[in-house]
Amino acid sequence: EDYDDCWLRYEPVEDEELSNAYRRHCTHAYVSEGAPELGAVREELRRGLGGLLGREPHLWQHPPRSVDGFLAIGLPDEMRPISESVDPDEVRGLHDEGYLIRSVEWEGSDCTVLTAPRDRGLVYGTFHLLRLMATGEPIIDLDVVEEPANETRMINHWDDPFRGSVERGYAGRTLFDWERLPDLKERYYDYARLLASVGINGVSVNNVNTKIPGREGANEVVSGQAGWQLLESENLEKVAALASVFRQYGIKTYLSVNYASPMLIGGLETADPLDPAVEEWWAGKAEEVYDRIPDFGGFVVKADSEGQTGPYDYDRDHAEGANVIARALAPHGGRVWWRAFVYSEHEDRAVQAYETFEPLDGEFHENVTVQIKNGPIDFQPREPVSTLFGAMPETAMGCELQITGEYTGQGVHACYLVPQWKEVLEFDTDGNGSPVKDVLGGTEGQGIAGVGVVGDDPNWFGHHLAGANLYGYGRLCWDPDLDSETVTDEWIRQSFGDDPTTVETVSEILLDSWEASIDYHTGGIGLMHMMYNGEAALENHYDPSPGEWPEYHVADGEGIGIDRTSEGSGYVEQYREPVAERYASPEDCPEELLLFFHRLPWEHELADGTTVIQRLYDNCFAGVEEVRRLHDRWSSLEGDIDDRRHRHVAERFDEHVLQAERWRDTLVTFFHEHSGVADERGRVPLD
Ligand code: BDP
Repeated sequence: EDYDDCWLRYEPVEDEELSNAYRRHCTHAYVSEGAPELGAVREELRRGLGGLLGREPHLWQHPPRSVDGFLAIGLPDEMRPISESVDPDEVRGLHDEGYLIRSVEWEGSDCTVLTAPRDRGLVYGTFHLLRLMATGEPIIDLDVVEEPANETRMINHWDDPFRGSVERGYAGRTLFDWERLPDLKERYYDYARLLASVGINGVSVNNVNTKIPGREGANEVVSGQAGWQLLESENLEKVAALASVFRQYGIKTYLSVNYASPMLIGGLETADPLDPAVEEWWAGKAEEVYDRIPDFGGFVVKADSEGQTGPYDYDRDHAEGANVIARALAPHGGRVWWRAFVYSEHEDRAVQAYETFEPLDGEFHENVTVQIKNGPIDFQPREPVSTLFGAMPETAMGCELQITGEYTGQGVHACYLVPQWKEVLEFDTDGNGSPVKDVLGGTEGQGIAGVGVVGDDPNWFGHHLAGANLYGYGRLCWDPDLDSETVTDEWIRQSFGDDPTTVETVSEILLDSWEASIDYHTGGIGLMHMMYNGEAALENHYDPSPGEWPEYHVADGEGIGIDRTSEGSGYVEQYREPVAERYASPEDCPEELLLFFHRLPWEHELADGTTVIQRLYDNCFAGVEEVRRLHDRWSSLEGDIDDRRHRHVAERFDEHVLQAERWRDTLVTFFHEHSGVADERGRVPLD
């Protein structure tokens, strides 16, 4: 199977001085043995150093003698060069997945010590060291101490096992070949390497929509095997095989389960969480799972949402619903990731998750994590941050981000989402220094889950540049303080080398792409959800179709936008002060969210005197101009990037420009039809 190495290309280091220094420090490596993670460490050193330095390292089982420099990799008390140079208490005091890399001198040789409290940290540390070399950083005076900011850093695959399709996946079919499993493929290891290299430590392998027969909606009726069946005994063997690969890279395996599993799999007549037989069934199932997969992560559950079964079927609330599963997992150290993606009862969908979950704060068992989408609607190009992050201090929270580009161009448009995620993580929930990244941090069981982006395409992502999203996602989960530029720079250097023009150009393309996408997809002042949906449950979400969703923007002859103040749906009141007050006032509300919170006349004047309608026009046109500019920037790299990748992205950009124009034309026509106001600059109505 031929597929891309992505950012683990390990191209030869061209700078001679650097490469000599790297060789001196890394050609000899004394690596401890035993744990499965150490196999992964050795393998990565072979590949990484073999590529970067043109020769594989010499791996020692004791301290190398008569060498200028060497690497020592192991737990603090496993080998003398480490125990004699680093205080073991310092290492043991680190987070379980942390690590330390330090340049020391040991018995007359330069020694680069890489140590960690647990073997998993050694895997992360190895990738860190290789990243330094792949990005041309010096490694002579290292003193690196790293700990992840988030405990769980997970990928949620929306893959439909057996059928092989990936919901909202734009890179081919699922990576996981459930028909052939437990047979393993090389590619599973390479996937695990990509994930571990950026610190991902959890993977849920199947779609949250578990597709049971006989229910409509997201649970569309299917024939043959479906996702909920992975929990059946005969399929657990397949899950266990995947887990054996992930384990070597410090990654825990999770399953999405159907709430009605006790009935579907257990043959019970109910899945009522308060029924003792149901309690017993979950306990027995958990035991079976842990017998096979001792480090199993837990279950991801989408309940009472878009047609999925759930506790509401029995008049129980979400806490009662989650807790029965949590009790079953608790003795084994597992967690329930319970999604808060609920809507439909309210005219304004934004209000519902908070209304449903905030009153349950403190009611969830310790090993339940409530998994909250970044915004109150659904992964739109830009949304305000969900009010729930400021509202559940007694609950372990997980932030759900979407790495795949469901609403941002689906593997055709270039849209780099790291700036979006930074905006979410930095959002101050109370105006007093409580950003989402801190509110999430600290509590046990918290973390971030990202909807997966890879498929079995040779390039993994459908669009080469979308690889930067997976890379950046992992890096931000590990360290949300990293800035977008740093993460971007790392990805480019590892993927395309360090030619300054290439680095600068690709960086500009990536960093400017999200704002452009917002402009032509929404008009840039807080509108959203203007895409085509169609008849079938999983239609599209790619093409423009603003007329299809009047309730999301309420455009008429008077104006546009939704009143979410206390006079309207009241959503704004779910924010903490002073955020609520700021958003509630059309003057203070940030312009980019204005029409999300306010319904305004078309000719309402913005701060700079421009009217709402004119700004919508201007932004739609500016978005397309920006895409054209990014397209040209990419074209300028012809010859600097290998033809294969250059052509692939260039072709996507040709199509991206056409699609952005289509969005622009549809949106401005829609705005014009409702407002009756022509563009001051004569562009609308269109000819
Ligand atoms: C929406 C998707 C749908 C998912 C749903 C979810 O369109 O495919 O099932 O979210 O998150 O974004 O459960």
